[in-house]
Amino acid sequence: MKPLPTALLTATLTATGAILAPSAQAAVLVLQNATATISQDQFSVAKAVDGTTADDRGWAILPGTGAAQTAVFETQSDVGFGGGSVLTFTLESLHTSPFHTLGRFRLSLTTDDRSSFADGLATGGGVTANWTVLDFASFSSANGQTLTEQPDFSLLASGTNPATDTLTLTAPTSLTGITGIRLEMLTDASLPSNGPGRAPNGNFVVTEMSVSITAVPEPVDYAAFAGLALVAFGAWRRCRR
Ligand SMILES: [Ca+2]
Ligand SMILES: [Ca+2]
Repeated sequence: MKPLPTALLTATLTATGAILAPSAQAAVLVLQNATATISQDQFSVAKAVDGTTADDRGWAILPGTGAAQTAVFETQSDVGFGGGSVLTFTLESLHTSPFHTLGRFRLSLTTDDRSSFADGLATGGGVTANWTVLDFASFSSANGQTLTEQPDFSLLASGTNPATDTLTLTAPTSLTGITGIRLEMLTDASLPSNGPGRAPNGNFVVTEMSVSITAVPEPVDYAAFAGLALVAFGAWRRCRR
């Protein structure tokens, strides 16, 4: 049997691509009402999601180091695909004063009503909700830190302590109607001043946090692919007669 003509094969792939597109393309989440248990003067939690790293003063927590601190954000619209989603987080610590990287942290999601959490306060804000902790599928440090997953699903940084860093993390979720994201900064005895950051005084800076979401490809996509391939093959057979 001859292989499918290139033109026909291209048409098949294009048609299939259109069906698969919603699964393959990452949607960037718009986050709003940044809220934290504490924000350092001039380092408000809102700077962590203002869409820029031009201002290197992101979220920092002096004098609240040596203790766990929390930031929460609302998604602007409900997100989460019925067949499951994969979230990709980018956490940038690019402050010009070196070593303000993240020591230990974890991420969570909620589907609670937006009116019940994230009141927008930079210090003393409402961060309580029904949170589902994410179990990371992958995590990496651009500048060579060692990230180790802990029993509570947090990540602990060790080894090389670079001046700045960008962390990329992915995590699956079956949740739909996601209304909020929580970033918990956690202490650890291995961190300077008990953390939760890796600066000598336990501080850190989140210059920018960005989140995108993709759908886990659903079985129906593969069925559609097979169906299209059969249609294309049938058309090719008819053309050959
Ligand atoms: Ca709210
Ligand atoms: Ca920022």
